[in-house]
Amino acid sequence: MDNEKPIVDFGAIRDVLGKDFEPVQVLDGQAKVIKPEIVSKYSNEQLVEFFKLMLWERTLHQRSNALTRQGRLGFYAPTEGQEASEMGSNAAMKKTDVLMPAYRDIPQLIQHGLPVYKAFLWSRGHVLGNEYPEDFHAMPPQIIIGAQYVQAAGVALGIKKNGTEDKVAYTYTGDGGTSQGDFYEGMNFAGAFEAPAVFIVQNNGYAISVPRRKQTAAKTLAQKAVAAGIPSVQVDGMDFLAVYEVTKAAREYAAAGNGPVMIETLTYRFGPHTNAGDDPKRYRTKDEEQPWFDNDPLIRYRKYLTDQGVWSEDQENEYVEQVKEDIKAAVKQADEAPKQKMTEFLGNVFEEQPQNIQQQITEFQAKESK
Ligand SMILES: Cc1ncc(C[n+]2csc(CCOP(=O)(O)OP(=O)(O)O)c2C)c(N)n1
Ligand SMILES: [Mg+2]
Repeated sequence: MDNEKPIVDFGAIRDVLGKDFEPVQVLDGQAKVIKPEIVSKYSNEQLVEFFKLMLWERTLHQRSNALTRQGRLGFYAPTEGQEASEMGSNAAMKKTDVLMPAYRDIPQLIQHGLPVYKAFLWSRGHVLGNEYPEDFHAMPPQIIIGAQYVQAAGVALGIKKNGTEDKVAYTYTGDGGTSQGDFYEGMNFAGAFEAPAVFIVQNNGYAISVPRRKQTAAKTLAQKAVAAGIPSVQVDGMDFLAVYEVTKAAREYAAAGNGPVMIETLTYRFGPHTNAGDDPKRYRTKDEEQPWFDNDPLIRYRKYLTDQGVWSEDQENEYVEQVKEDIKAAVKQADEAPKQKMTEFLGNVFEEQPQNIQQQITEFQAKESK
């Protein structure tokens, strides 16, 4: 009796889940074209424009890093390594789509239309950093892990109920975020209401110091969408064209009224979690990091473009200088913003002030009028 096979082989079921998720790739790690039919859709000029997006993000990262160390910015979550994942997905969206970002998604927010100086003011905790232009469709970056997934589900349902055509809500979280209740609730809700949401998970390997393998027993993060009835995919997150093409397809699917989609991008955070002081050396080894550094999304794409003879070091230097100038001007603009008053800061939290906040506002009003 003991040797009888059980009615269900649970171990086999667990192993099978996740096998359906083969990461999509267009250019491999050696810049070899895996899917020529995708690359040939784009002119050399377009391919160069895509590269510039990543180069812009890398330069923004380098400047933001330096500015934080000089005490000229406040909160900063490094984005180095995630350029293909962030710029590839964002480039597939339309300006009329609604973006619900997290703290590491500032580059997407800026490309979606937020002026750079406003992003800097947000980093400094200035209220003006959260004051958005009327025609800018986004929410301020979420710090509460996973909360933006719930917001995205609601916004997507709103889009559907308003009957707005060709519009989606899109949002990002990290590998760690997929352990949050909000992550599941948001996806489940959007799935049930067939709301046009594109859920993106940037799997950068870590939730601060917790590695992906300790985060969840799921074989892939993409398969977490299955239970919500949502189609999902894994994509090489170091491959701009793969991320772009997959997100474009996901957006089209959702915008056509088919319901939400989830994308897991396989990427890596090159630097620390934030500039607040964690040291990756304490939770990662050089042996683990090096292959990822070699897999830099810019190296791969740059090699492809230079092999094609459409990109040079001079072009790169010239472009980077121009981006640095733009950033310098944005820092100046942020510096010129009026000093924030405590009353403005407090008044920005709720639409109608609860009694305890009102009390504090009254207190600070008295101080500020002196
Ligand atoms: C609800 C909640 N719990 C905990 C935190 C503290 N916290 C901030 S970032 C972070 C890790 C998130 O990791 P991941 O989702 O992988 O995103 P990444 O930072 O790697 O982009 C945690 C636990 C928080 N901000 N919100
Ligand atoms: Mg992470």
